Amino acid sequence: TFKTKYLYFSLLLSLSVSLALSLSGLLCEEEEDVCSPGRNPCQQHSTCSSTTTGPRCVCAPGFVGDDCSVNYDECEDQDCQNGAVCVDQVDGYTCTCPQGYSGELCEVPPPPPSPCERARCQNSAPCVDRASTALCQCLPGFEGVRCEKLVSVNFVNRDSYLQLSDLKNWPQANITLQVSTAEDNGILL
Ligand SMILES: [Ca+2]
Repeated sequence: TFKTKYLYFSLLLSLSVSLALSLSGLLCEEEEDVCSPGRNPCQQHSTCSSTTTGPRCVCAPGFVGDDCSVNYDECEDQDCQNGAVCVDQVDGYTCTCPQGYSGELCEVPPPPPSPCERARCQNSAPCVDRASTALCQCLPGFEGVRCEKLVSVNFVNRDSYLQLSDLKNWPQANITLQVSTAEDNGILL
């Protein structure tokens, strides 16, 4: 009858529909992207691509490893100079220079000391740089290239004194005092 045929047809239809649905579900599950969020194993902003053997990570610069999680140590192949310390960064490195050195690789040596720095004037003597030659300008009472020699002491006021600096570093010292008047015909009392 028509009713039986209709029932048979609708049963067949629902069977094929449910079969198709479950098949498509099965296929969908199989085809779920291995790079989809939640499954993507690639780290550090690396790019994930699906291959027949699974996900493959293309690392961002500076990272290595199957999942790109390893920050490659660029200091393994570095050019820091003059004993500089290499500091690893992402996709590069920096050099920490010894004192005085500069430049990206610490290749620039410190500037040579100025003539006045080399002169090392003593006893508070100011230094003048004249045509690349340093000249120590000794304060009154001092002489010598570096004004290192105390040559006169004036006892004009009651509180005058003789200052000897850095005495504890002297192994021994002979101090000779020659007393004289400032005037040619003065009298010492
Ligand atoms: Ca690195």
